[in-house]
Amino acid sequence: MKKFYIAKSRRLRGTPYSKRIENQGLTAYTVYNHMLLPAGFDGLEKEYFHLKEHVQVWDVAGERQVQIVGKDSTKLVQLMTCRNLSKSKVGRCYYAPIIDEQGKMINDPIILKLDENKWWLSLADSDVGLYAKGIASGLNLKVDVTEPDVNILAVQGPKSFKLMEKILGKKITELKFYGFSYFDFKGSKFFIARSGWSKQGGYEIYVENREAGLKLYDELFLVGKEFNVKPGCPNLIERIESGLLSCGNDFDNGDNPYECGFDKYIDVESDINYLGKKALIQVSKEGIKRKLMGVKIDLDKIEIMEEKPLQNGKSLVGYLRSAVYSPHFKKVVGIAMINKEYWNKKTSFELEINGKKSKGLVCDLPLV
Ligand code: THG
Repeated sequence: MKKFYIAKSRRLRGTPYSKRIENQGLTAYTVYNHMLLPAGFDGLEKEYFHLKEHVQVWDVAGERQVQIVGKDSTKLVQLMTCRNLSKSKVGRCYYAPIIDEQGKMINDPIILKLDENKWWLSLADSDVGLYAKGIASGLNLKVDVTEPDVNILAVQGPKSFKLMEKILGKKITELKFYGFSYFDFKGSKFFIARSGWSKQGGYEIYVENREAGLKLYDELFLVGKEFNVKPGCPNLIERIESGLLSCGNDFDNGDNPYECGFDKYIDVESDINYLGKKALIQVSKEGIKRKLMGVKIDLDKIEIMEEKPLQNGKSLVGYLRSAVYSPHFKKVVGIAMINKEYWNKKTSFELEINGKKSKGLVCDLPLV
């Protein structure tokens, strides 16, 4: 593969941690919410095995926060998501689809309720802030929509609990999954949630003070030595095996949340008000004709730059959207939008890449 460099500029925003990770062996960046997001260090497979056994610190500042405050903030947040937030509690995170007026996917953030009238939407890669501003001005809502300078550090992996306890004390281990609270480190307060884009366990530190954040960053690597800490980033193998969906890769604005398997985050029954509700009620009545599923393919490597058709003879099984070689399954695994006739397990298909045909099977998510 030919290598290229990324031309840096102010528009392609760096993070408070960019210098550090570049000195710690970063080899690749991607772009996320107009910001640099680390995409590789040691090699994908090495990083995968390390993540599953030890602990990693990820610069995921690209997961930007849309902050919505004001009298109508709850109304605005609910208008953008089909997840019912009427019983939501301060101090909790909610994974929620953001949809448009046609009931199509825009983003899949973690929504955090900081106060009765203060929310953060921790974004995947799309401009939800502009969507929020458009709705707010169109409806004359009393809200302030901003992107605060919050730069998340994720601490992920089985040893993340020991590492964080050593730095922040016993209280951090009492945090429940998708709960958040403030914790003290050397006189600074840190907003920390128990969450993260891996299924290996861990925390996300929503750093609000850059200087204090860098001190904590250095402490994580100093104290982390005994836990074999390494810098890392969201891992393609781990996240596909775990069935964690990637906005813009596995789904986009052409898909509805039912097709993405987000059924448990859709409310078409209660009297809550959100854009696209009519459309989703219609979809729930008619049923969907395709959905995201797992696939396994007899290949030892793959690189997906656009969705790839999966064929069964002359008929179309669906489209492959993400894929990677899995050392666990010893074949390529992926996430694909599969047509209804092929939902029954173990449907075989062919995939053609560069004129070469391979065989694969449709399976459930998460992969087992
Ligand atoms: N953390 C934070 N912000 C984020 C992400 C994150 N923004 C972008 C992206 N990731 C948003 N997408 C996801 C996708 C899945 C999950 C979180 C964010 C996730 N899913 C769990 C699951 O599917 O099992 C739990 C879902 C639940 O219990 O409701 O955690 O990672 N800050």
